[in-house]
Amino acid sequence: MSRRFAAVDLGASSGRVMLADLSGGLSLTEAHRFPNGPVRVADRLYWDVLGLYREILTGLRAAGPVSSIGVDSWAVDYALLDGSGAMLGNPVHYRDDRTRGVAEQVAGAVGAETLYDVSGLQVLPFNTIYQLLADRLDGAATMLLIPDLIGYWLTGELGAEVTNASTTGLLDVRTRSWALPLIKQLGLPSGIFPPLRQPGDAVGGLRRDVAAEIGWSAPVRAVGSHDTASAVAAVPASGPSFAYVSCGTWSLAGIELPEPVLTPESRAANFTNEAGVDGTVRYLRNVMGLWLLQECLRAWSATGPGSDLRELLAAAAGERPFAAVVNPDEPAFLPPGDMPARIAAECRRTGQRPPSSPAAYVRCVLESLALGHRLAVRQAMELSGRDVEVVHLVGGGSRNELLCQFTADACGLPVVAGPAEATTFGNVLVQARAAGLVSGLEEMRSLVATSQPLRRYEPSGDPRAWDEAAARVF
Ligand code: ADP
Ligand code: LRH
Repeated sequence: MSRRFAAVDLGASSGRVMLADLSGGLSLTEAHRFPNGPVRVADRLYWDVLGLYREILTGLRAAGPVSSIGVDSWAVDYALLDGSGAMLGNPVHYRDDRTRGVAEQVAGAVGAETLYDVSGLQVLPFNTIYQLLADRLDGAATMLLIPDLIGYWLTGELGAEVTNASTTGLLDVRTRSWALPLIKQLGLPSGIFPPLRQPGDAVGGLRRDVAAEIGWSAPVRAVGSHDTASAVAAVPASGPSFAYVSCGTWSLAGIELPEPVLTPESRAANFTNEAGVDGTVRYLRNVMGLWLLQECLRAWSATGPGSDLRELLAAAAGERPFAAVVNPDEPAFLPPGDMPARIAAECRRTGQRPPSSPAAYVRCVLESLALGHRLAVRQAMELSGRDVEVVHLVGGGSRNELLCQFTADACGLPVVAGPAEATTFGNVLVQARAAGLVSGLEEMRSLVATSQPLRRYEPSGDPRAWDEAAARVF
């Protein structure tokens, strides 16, 4: 058996097929990377899921033969299949507004307390539960979350991997099985929810036509198919006293726990108890993340020659500190659109002068995100009664030195940055464990810590400046 594994990792801003080799330590190469993002057709936002599938096949062909393949992606979104397995319509993007008002209706009908007690999930307007209620389900035989859909297309096998299923709002947080009484109470057809799989379970062999197309064959294995579950599984922590920020399009900031926290205070703070690898709980809150920066860059490139991120970050470092800060989680920032205009409007609404240059906007975004990281990490500690000594920042954001330093300064804790491809590491290491090459979470994390370059940022500057800035926005 070879010690090579392929990870298909679909992020909201890019997808990649990565190749990991565990024959001497742990090394990673990128077989193929491709852009991802929302596609608007008339008044609806979609993913280009068929385009993504085509790129996945291109990536697998380039990766060459491996022992197994694992698939992870962003959470909550899904496709509906008819009884013959054909897709009914194109998956809708979680930033679409079709769920406006649905969360409030469900809370009114079922009770916000009951919902939290059953699923332990934070309320985000796009949770699968709300999307399904806004969708047309007639003719639907099966609901597949995105990685399960890709797994189905690759193997012909239906199933629902549990870490991602936990982001639907329809999984029982205690038993980690589908919350059938809630599903029935909501009038959703319970038959559309396929059997659950655990990370490490076999999904199936590649379909013959797929193997013929990529030129080789291998089994597909379930991994922590929610990208954040895979990222947290690969946080290079050496003990239990750590917080994490999985920082890409979103920042997922929190801690790992053995049991969920379902207190009224936790619900009020909108903390989530998502299912992690090996029965762990990802106790975290979504912070708007680098989406804010991505959308600023998109707006500027539409009106000018396009901005170089490296130059902008260097210029932002020289901007005046805390000239303007915003709550990064303002609902107005969620949909695609003119981000600088929305940030300016939010500054005006809170009595601050809007930034006057792209570099000043970038400074505002990064300081505001660091404030979001600080609040989530501190609340995670308070609400769970646990202390942390270090914040691990993983994902593409770990390459942003200014953001890492701001996060250390804002949290008053050291930040260990990297790896940028934590999700991929989590994906391949769960496969390697299923193949008997790695023992458990601890060894997985230590393999990442010893094989990957990490950078440590110590907290610096006057902490009172961050207290003052936080008081301005929260
Ligand atoms: P996702 O998985 O959600 O698509 P990633 O984890 O790939 O997101 O992170 C993408 C983000 O990482 C980019 O939007 C960018 O802000 C940041 N990033 C990536 N590379 C760099 C870099 N070299 N310097 C600064 N930021 C970077
Ligand atoms: C990050 C992520 C996050 C979800 C969001 C929809 O990619 O999976 O954990 O909340 O996308």
